[in-house]
Amino acid sequence: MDRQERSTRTRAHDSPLGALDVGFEHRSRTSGFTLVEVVIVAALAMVVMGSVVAVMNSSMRACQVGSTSAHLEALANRTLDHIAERLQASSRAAITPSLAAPFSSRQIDFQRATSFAGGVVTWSATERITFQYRPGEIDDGIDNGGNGIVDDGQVVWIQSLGLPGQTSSVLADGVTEYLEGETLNNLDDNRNGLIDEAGLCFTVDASSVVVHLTLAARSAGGILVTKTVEKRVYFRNP
Ligand SMILES: [Ca+2]
Ligand SMILES: [Ca+2]
Ligand SMILES: [Ca+2]
Repeated sequence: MDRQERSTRTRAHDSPLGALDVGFEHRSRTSGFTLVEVVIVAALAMVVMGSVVAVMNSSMRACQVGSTSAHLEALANRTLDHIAERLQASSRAAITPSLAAPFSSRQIDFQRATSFAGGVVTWSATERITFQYRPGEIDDGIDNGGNGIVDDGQVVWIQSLGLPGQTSSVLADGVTEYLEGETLNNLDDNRNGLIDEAGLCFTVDASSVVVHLTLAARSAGGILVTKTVEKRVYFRNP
């Protein structure tokens, strides 16, 4: 053992903190992070956080779409129930137009049987259920109303049609110009047996009328949601 080595060992042994000093120097060299390691860890953390945020955003969008879809379905079914209630009280002979598939109409005029006495049916004044463009919206392929839906309309129920006491009620907003999956091209794009049918349409056969309805709305996140329903209504009166 030479003199220098003995001197080093002697200093380490002699100092009360000698052993601690050596251990500290060893850990300092092995337990610290290099800049590259820090950058990698930060990048991984950002990737993980980004994935978490993406999953949360996706879940939120799905929740918003689900909420809008449920609202549309409820409104569409409620509207069809309302229409069915009116048309059931009518008769095949008291409605116009009466187009059979593959043709359909956007509106239907009818009278309801209001009473039956002595073999005589009393009929109401003429009523109409029809598609009308929303106020401010016109048929031009542009979203004039700014609600995110192009050329959309309403289901409107008119009573006492053409009489001084005529009244109108909006049964539903967000009616699409054409039924879901349909475009104006003289073809049955959505393969439901009807050609170029409107977002609200009626087809009539010998004893019933089938009502189709597509409603649309934007979710809170701006996603377009549509809901399509149909209902066959049988006339109570011959
Ligand atoms: Ca328009
Ligand atoms: Ca069709
Ligand atoms: Ca078509």
